[in-house]
Amino acid sequence: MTAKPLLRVLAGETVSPPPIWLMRQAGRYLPEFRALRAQADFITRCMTPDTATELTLQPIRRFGMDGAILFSDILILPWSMGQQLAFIEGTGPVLEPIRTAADIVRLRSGERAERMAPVMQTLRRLRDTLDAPGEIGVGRGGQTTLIGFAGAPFTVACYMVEGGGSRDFAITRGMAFSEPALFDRLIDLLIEATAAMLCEQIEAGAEAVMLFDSWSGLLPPSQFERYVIAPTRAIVQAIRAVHPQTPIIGFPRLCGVLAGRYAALTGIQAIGLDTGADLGLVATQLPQGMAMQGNLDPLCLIAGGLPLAQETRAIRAAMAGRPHIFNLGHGVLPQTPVEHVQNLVELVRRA
Ligand code: 1CP
Repeated sequence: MTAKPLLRVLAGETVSPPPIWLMRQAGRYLPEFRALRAQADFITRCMTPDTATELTLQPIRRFGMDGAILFSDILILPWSMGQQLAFIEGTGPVLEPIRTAADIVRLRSGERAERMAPVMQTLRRLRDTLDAPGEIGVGRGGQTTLIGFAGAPFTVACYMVEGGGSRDFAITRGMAFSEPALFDRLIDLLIEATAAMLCEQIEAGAEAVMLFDSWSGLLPPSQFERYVIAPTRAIVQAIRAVHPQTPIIGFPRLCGVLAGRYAALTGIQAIGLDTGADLGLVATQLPQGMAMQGNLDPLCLIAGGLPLAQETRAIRAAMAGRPHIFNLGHGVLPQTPVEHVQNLVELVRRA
């Protein structure tokens, strides 16, 4: 059997048409997701292997995506370390904020692996299902790659310190400047926990892992080095020491011209690009042959029709002859028409 298309691209091969999956492909835009959503709160859904497996597979069944991303959240890590977390309808995640050394000491990293155990069970189940013979339609006969993930330390720290979402994460960025020793401690704790958790995900069946650094673009260059590049490199090295073959995708969202430094210095195999990135231009700044993932605007997917066809074609043209994984520049939005996602998959797979 030839290797899965997504894994071939992550190994540096050019595959045409490119493999496709979408960030937040499991979500409220799917009627079958909304049906299961009513039954339990978000954390319970993440921690129930039956439910998390089903939610992960819904977009695979419907669209035959090349990647299946574990149904979970970047904030499950702080939750597993003992930080209080709730997902409130209409508000988003709410956490008990971490602001002092005592708050950090109160975290219980020792319990992390045990609290995370159901997630690993979900991954084992997913891998069995995706790779089972006769499961054409679910894993397209063993063609779908199972992707594990984590938030990168800076982005997770943003939510941990702020206590939830924010437009600019000003409290977190303020802490990084005014209390660097304290912020370093939090980042170091997250480096260790994230690397350990991603190794566990790989051991449970994840074939590639992705680090979401959604807020990396808020930092000035000096702090981008310290809180984005250095922690990512440390995590990549820790994973590589145990699982040298597993590809790692980095997603330094909104990093702009720092994409080249990030790609060259962190050791990742592939870089996810946000909607604002000019793919052709970024390509000239990356290590030779590095795989790129992205970057259709999620709003273009909502619009559909001619703009969707044009933008998709432009991305395909910019990435022709390069290792590329088709994706959005950020997650699928809840108001996205399901048919537009179907159209997109067909457009990308049309030779
Ligand atoms: O039922 C619901 O409404 C819960 C909504 C939801 C979902 C479906 C949340 C809350 N998280 C998720 C799943 C999720 N989150 C996945 C799973 C797989 C998939 O992509 O299909 C992944 C990879 C994430 C990652 C994630 N969570 C990120 C990084 C990517 C990004 O969007 O920038 C971030 C920043 C979060 C935090 C988070 N979780 C949920 C929300 C609403 C948010 C954003 C909060 C905010 O900043 O306002």
